[in-house]
Amino acid sequence: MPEPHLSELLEVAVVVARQAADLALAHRLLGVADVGTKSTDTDLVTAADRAVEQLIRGLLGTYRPGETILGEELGTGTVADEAGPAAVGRVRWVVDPIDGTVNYVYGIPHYAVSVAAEVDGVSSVGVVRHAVTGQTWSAVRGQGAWRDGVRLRGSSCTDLSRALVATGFAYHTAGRARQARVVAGVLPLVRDIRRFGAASLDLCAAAEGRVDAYFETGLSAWDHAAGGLVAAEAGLRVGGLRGAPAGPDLVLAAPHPLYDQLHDLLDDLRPPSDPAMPDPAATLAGDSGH
Ligand code: LIP
Repeated sequence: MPEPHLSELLEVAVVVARQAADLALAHRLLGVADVGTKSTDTDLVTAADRAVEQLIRGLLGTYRPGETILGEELGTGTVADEAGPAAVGRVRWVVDPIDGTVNYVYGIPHYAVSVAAEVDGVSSVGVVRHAVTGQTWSAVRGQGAWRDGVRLRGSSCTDLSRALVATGFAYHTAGRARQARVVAGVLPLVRDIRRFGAASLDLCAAAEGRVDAYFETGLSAWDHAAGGLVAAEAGLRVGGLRGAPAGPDLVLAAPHPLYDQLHDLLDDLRPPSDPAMPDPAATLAGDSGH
């Protein structure tokens, strides 16, 4: 099977993210309709989420017909042939049509469209577009990370006690209780904590050095597939728990001198698994999502 051209995948991802972000913003300006819930009463989904993902699927069907896609709202499918079986191919698109849905519903201007292209299961192209400001972060594996033409290098912080750390929380009450205990343990040991509400933008903020590090548990692939590549290509170390790749158990992005300090603190603070209190990562593992 021929080697996909990463430059072509990047071009498609940029065009798709821009049009999707414009639709998301248009829906927001018209007023968010049909707000429903998914995994819990606080896990919101809107008609805009679905409309934006349908637009993304249609555009990918035009530009990349027959390739597979995983989206937060409509799951796994084949672009341009929703009913058909997933095509066997090397490229899979992983998309979050509106990352930062709670911000979106409340009119907080901080949400993004996240589009990643995996090649043979590895994120190889990632684009995150801020739907309000239009800022666009992009990365191609092995070729660096950029924001609107500016090369990104991440933070130079080496001391955890001077680190500004971003994080987020799951929608499950039990998981949030565990996450609250972890963040309570982190807070006294770092400069400060920030919770912005969109993982993809948190990872891009880390790539820019606007926060020194980011961690979260319970995320789905679409939350971090693009932003994680941007952070890695900006020179940060991006990974999961105890050497695992970034995933539902942990997404951690930090400059190399900080990574082990923060990872080991998080590992120490990680409550023992409690059957009465499912771990958000275990609950939300895989692509089932928030
Ligand atoms: C959000 C993530 C965020 C997390 C929220 C939510 P969504 O994704 O980007 O980091 O803390 O709980 O999962 O649901 O807005 O696409």
